[in-house]
Amino acid sequence: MEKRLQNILNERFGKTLENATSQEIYLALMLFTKERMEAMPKNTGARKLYYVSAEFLIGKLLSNNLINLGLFDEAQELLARYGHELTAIEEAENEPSLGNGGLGRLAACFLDSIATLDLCGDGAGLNYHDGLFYQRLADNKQREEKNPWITPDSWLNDTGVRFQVPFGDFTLDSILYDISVPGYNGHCNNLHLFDVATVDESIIGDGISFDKQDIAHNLTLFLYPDDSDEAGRLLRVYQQYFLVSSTAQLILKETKERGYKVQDLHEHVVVQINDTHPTMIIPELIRLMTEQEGMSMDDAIREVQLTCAYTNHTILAEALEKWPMSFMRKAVPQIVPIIEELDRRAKLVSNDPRVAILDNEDRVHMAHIDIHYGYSVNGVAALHTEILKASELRPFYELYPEKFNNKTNGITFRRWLLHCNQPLTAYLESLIGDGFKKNAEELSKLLAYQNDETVLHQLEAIKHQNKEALAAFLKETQGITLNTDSIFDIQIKRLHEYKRQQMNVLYAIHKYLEIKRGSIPARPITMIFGAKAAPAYIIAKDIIHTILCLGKVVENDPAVRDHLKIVMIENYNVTKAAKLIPACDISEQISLASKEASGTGNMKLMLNGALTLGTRDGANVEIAELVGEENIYSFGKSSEEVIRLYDEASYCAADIYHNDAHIAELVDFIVGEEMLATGDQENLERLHHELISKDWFMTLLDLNEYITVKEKMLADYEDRTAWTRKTLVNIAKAGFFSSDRTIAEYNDDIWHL
Ligand code: 26Q
Repeated sequence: MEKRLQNILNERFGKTLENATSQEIYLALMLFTKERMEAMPKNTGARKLYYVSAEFLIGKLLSNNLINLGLFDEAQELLARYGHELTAIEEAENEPSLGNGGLGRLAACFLDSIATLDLCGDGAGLNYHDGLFYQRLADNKQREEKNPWITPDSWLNDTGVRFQVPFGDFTLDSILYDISVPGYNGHCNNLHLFDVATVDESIIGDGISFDKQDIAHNLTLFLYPDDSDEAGRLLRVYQQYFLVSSTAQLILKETKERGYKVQDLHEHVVVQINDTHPTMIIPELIRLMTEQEGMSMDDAIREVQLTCAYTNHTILAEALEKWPMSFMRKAVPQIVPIIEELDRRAKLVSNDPRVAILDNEDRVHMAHIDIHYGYSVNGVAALHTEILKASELRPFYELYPEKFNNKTNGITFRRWLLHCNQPLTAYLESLIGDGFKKNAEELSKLLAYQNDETVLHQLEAIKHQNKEALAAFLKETQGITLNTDSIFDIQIKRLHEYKRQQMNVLYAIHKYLEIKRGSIPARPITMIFGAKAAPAYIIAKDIIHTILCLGKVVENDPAVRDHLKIVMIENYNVTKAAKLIPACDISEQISLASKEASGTGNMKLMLNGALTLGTRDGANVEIAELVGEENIYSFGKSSEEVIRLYDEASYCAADIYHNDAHIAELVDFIVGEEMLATGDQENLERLHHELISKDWFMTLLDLNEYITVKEKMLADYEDRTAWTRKTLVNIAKAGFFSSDRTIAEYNDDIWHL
């Protein structure tokens, strides 16, 4: 390694490891790692998976690639000898934020596990030039800025492969770039990212504005921050079709090159459709097979049906994609007759309008295409899959019960333990050996130490060390001072009303008022939020404003600020998650029951020794089953009760507000004089009004129980031994949530690679 790095530095910059800058050393390490990955064997099995997704939230790659190649320690030691720190070198890498949140990050964890299990499977996505917007916090508000990540030398490799993608009124050239995905001591796969040659970054105006009509120049410019932006919905269709047409062409090309017949597609190819965003791959494959491969419509439909499998990530009705046929006729007229044919055939299977592909408002229900014309439908946590079967997708479950299955999400422990928490990893290794690095279930060996005071003290010390590291980072980047002897209470996830950051805010107000009245907590509390709001999601932005203003109110109050601190992380992303998660004591997982399909942050935090404060939602239910009720803090109405409240339309926030003086006091504080002196009346009043007049995600329903359980948790923290024992049990039981387990299940039940 040393020789090669010196060579690269010399050739490129005329420098050596002694005098090169961090940027130059980063580049040398990246080029070196790329060479090593290119030399790794690829799995060339007879059956190949294509994991197709509009998002791959891969995050920075250098350290993770080094870990998976088994070169991390060597690199660290080498750099240290020349006076460099690998963590400082990493700062030179831009984060590719090619995803919004959970769904995109899951796809990245899956690629890591697919390669690690030595399965033959690649990812296929889009090469967005700008990742999810950079979130600037100023004047107590979020401002969106562009977030470019590609530099002249990057992880992208131009493969030389080109396709043509036809749209209604023009055709675009598609360029295929690959990013290597090395497994952990295994083989190497690829992430295929398609791009258009004609993208033009100069069309970006103020912030993240650009001409939405100028498809040839904007197609891969931005990752969509969500679908609330009406103007961009048509562009979104162009993006989706560009992704799936390129991918379908790649699949057919590779299948033939591997020596197989397209007529036997399903024997050699599996397409996993990540949510509905890549759904058009179904009609597109059928189009190519009938128009270019000479297959009959019947044969093409049958092959595709046996090839495609669909994963559902949401039960929020408003997030299920339904595109107007007028969009399709304009953007992708060539697949319109195929969609109509698929609809006609589906209506022969069932005339129930709830399962129709085309509805009577001339809209295409993308999920319905996936379910009729795929062979597998899976949810992402046990509760989620049960809700899909019983409510959201019930008519489909009655039609095709054999297609439905559950695959509880998982996370890659290479990034979310080995990389992000090196002190804990090293200590675990000293206790239970390194078997857990390959087989996550071996973490359960830790249970043998749950009554060992020395071990518990050491775990406590590691948590403190990680808090110190986070504090130093926040001091440097945001000028914020944290008290590392305080309890770190952390909620990090996209800002959405169903995730209920606003409930956490109401708790903060409760604590603030208590302290002002003289009830001083046994130990200071640091409440940390990290969240981006979709630019067009008004109430989400009002919640951010409220968090930032409340932070100022607390900070400016000498009677309170030594006991309570409210911090908002600027531009929460994968890189920052890796710094926050190891330092967390209380993991906030407080979504309204039935609304969070799974959650994956909950898994990352438990693995790193945080205790969950959560509702019985998504994968929290499975966490509770694994660790036992004594090692988790659960609260709130059950999903059944919540679903009943929706069915009966009987939830009324105003009733709670008017009948509970304490709740009214907390809600009214949002528009009280302290807040109005700091913030914007319009934003604060809108949130206040929303909470008492609508509160669609039932914040007030669970608020009292939330406060009670959180208080219990804070009190329990004071028994340091008992608390740390609970964290030990959480770490020990986290093995189930390795994405290696999830991927093994996908392979056993769906892919059969
Ligand atoms: C849809 C239409 C137009 C534009 C954008 C979108 C869009 C984009 C992103 C819709 C949904 C998403 C992202 C969804 C998501 O992240 N879901 C999360 O998936 C995780 C992995 O399964 C789960 O753990 C989370 O519970 C779920 O919220």
